[in-house]
Amino acid sequence: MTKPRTFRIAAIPADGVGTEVVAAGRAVLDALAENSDGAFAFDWEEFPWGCDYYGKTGKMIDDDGLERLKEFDAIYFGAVGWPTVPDHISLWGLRLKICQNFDQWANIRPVHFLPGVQSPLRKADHTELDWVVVRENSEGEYAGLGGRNLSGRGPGGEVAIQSALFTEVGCERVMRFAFDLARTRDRRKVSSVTKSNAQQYGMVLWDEVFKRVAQDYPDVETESVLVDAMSAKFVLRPEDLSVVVASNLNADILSDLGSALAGSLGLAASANLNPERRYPSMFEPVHGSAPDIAGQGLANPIGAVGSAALMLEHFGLPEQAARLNRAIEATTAAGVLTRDVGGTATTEDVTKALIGHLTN
Ligand code: GGG
Repeated sequence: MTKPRTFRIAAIPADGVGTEVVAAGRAVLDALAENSDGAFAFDWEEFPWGCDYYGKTGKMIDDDGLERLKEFDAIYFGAVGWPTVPDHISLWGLRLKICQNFDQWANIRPVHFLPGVQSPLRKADHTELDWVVVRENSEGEYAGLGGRNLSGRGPGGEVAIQSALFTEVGCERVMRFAFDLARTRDRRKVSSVTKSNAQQYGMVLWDEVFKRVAQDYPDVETESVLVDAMSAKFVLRPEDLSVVVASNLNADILSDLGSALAGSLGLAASANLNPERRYPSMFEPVHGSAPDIAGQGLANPIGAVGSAALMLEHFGLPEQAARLNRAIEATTAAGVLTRDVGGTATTEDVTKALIGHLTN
């Protein structure tokens, strides 16, 4: 018998419901591997980093943490943030640190309807919602550039500057990624989002690069839309979108809106990709740590399990990813739904249902 291909995965549940949904995702992935006739296996190592760890050690991640993570095929992440640590410290100390140091410049956030899940748009009788938001994930508004207390005027006179960084290389690579992705989809369309009428440097550069890159993809329909107009379009004309490419902040906001329109933030999956594969990529649900429901078994694990499907695609196992996605659809279609999508099921109920669809 041939030896199964073993994927080494670093699990970082981090904070709040992150611990619950990562445990669910691991259980589902292990069940998938156990039911794959020995074709592949997962070798997990779990890391305790996050806000609790910060409380004990003063660090969100160990000093050698990034070096250790380099040894893995992928990172499976939960959620970061807890009221005991200022959000900018926890986010920059862990999630953004990994994204930026591992050059995970493409953040893929698919948004689509699931059977059995009600959404505001379904009520309005929109039949189609099938998008991928491609988020520039290494620069833009989250480049970490700026400073505080620049005036030196003392209390009440403080000044803060937050700069956004747009490079031609950074814009072009994420746009080419979006166009290549559009070519794999039924609707070959890329919508570029900016606020270039008000932000006249970086986003004008973004628009110019988009026009130039689009010339190499004459078979792909394009549009450039301001972010405020795009927010309205998400709600009013969802059927007119396929791939949406946007800067770090704009795509962060739009993808939350998109997943709420599909039914819940708890359903949304994401992949932070280093497309060159020099570093591990990171897979995580779009949602945060949700302190209001953490520890109560109420978290929706579908976003984390959908992220695991994206990880399987990244590993070159598209048929296994499709199995996982079919299990998700069968689970929601059967009405096994957590509270955020109108049901009464617990995290454990949904996990068991998913595993049931993989093993029967
Ligand atoms: N699982 C995603 C997560 O933990 N998000 C927390 C957050 O605040 N993220 C901001 C961002 O996506 O840049």
